[in-house]
Amino acid sequence: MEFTSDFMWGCASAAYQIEGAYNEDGRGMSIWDIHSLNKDVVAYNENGNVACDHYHRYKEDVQLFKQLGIKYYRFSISWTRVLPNGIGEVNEKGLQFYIDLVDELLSNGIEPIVTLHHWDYPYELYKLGGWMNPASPEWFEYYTKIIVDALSDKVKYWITINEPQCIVGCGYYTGTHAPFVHASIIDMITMSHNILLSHGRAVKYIRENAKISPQIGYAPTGPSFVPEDDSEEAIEEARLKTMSMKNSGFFAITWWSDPIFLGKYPDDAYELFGEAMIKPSEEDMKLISQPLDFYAVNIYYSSSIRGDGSTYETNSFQGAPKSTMNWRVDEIVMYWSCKFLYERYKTPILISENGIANIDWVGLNGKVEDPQRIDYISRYLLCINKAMEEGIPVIGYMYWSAIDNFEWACGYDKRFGMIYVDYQTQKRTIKESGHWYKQLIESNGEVLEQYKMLYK
Ligand code: IFM
Repeated sequence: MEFTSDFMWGCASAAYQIEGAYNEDGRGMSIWDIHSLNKDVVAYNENGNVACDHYHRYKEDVQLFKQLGIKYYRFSISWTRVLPNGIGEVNEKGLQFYIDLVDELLSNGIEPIVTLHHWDYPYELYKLGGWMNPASPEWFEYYTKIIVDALSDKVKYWITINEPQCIVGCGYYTGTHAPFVHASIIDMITMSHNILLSHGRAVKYIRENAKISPQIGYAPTGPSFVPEDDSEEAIEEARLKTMSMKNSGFFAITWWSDPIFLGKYPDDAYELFGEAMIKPSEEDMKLISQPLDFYAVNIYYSSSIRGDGSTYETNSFQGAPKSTMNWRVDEIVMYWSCKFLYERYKTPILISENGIANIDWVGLNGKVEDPQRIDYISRYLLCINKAMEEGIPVIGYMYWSAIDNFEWACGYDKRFGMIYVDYQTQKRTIKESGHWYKQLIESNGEVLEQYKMLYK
């Protein structure tokens, strides 16, 4: 197999999805705390108030992560646990939680990867206009400074922002995530620009101030298309659709990546948005486009090359394998995404999320048997391997998620974890996939060798 000897094997999570303790030790409220209280925006009107109670159980959880055999653990910081009002006074107890978590991980041989922002935006800043406010990039830099000053003597890997597509696209366009609103095109363009500037300021701060030499990335996602067949025409069609604004608008890969990696907004954004499109200054684009060490990307399924979802489409068919999210199990998207992203952005790739929500429960034998998850991970990793064989540098794989958690608007129904959580008792059980993951990591992927010829 092509996995390099230093391939980064890990799992991922996010603060609001696992921590709970929403009103303890001085933590302030985020938009998810406040807006998930609205009726009927989250399945069963659930919220992250308790979640997996990771805030109190992080030591137990780190021991479980160790049993998964992971070498890296990607987690996010709750901005309002550290800065209850988003800016201003630091909540020392909240900051201490992350210092302790990092120490606990390192002393158990697990390298932390810190995501600064994974959607739980401070409510107090939202009231001031949030990402619309021209001061929002400065707020984000201030928050970054607090975290970097406290953790960068031990943390080497940093990711600025997770899936900005969902911040604007789901939060303000489809209205399916907090704050569950619909904004105007001009406002969404303004917010996008401020998010990109926030990223830029954070990168600059980390690069100039981190105590140990940092590795910095950014974790977008975005619709990825796979070719219908092996012809050059089909490949070109998939490439163009993957890298187009027309099909995906605020969810597009290029909207969120071209400014950072190419120093300019995509040309077709000007066509799509016309007069509403921003005319950014050179100075802004310079700030946004500082070099990154890796392109972190979250990849789960492919988008349909044809159709609008009302019929079976090219990459789907009657009875096609799907997760409980109704997402196609379609591993070849991993290969094509890595290929198209590397061709365009020429930056080593970290798969910062990939995983499956499955129907899991604790069996009579006490085990959580989840063969579909093992098969799913194997397929996607084999496609990563295929990309690596063609010389595309993929530096690691973070399974989403380490532990079952609050799946945003879907509540607790969707179980992505390698660790099962009984939410009535908070009892954890490592799923069979978790035990298998350990062997996979120990063999550096060699256990997949037997299937390699299927992905030639
Ligand atoms: O749970 C989410 C995560 O927070 C962001 N990426 C996709 C995951 C599954 O929906």
